[in-house]
Amino acid sequence: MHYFLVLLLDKRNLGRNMDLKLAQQRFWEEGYLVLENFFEWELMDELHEYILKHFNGVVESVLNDEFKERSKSEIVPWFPQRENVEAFDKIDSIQQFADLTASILGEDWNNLYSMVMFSARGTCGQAWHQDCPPEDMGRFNLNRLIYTADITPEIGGQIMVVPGTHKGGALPAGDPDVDFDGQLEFFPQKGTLILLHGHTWHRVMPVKGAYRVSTNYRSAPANIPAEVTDVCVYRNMRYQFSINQVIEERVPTVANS
Ligand SMILES: O=C(O)CCC(=O)C(=O)O
Ligand SMILES: [Fe+2]
Repeated sequence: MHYFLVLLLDKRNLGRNMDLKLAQQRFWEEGYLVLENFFEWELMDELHEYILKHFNGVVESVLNDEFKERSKSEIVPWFPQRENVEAFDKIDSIQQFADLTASILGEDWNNLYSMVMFSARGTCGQAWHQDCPPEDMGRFNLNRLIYTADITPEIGGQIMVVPGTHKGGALPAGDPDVDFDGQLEFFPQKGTLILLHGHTWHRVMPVKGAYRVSTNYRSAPANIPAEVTDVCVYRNMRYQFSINQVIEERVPTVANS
């Protein structure tokens, strides 16, 4: 059913005639949406060139070692629009991208920031997490993930999601490296857009190839600020980025260990 969804929306995309109502409905049912061929390859190549230029030799992470060790996550973030790399503004000016966002978040949605995530060969990806605490269902971020180059089985770094989990509260505490019933795996190709609710359980698998890159244009409903993603929920802890600290140790109960 999920693969059918990808193909159905894909055909409509290519016609530049996407059914926004259907996209909105499916997003809110599943907590994610995969849209292949959403972006022109030429623009993807242009952005990818900037990304490679930036990360050429710059693979020092601002995230500390305790975070890496505890979260089982290894990415190096870069915020190109904060450095006025104007090519990245082109994504924001694509009308269909803005319309799709508005159909999901409402007209006054908040454009938070764009973040490139780079993972080098041999890194572990990102363990299962929710980008922000799920206790308040109205307080969430919307990931708008853009893939400027193919993610392939040889590279690794596929993204896994568990459909419908944006409705179900906190990711169960336990071992970070597990399989969940119903989990789905995606190898996004160049030009793919993945819309992913911040409460949907998701992870990124280890990177075996030279490197892996994704770019997230994060957004949120009106009045939800960028700080919404300050606390991330992992299976073994809640981590607060602004103070670089574990704010809650999570211990499995017998039922979900
Ligand atoms: O890079 C990806 O495919 C997903 C990254 C992620 O978990 C996020 O941006 O919240
Ligand atoms: Fe995430």
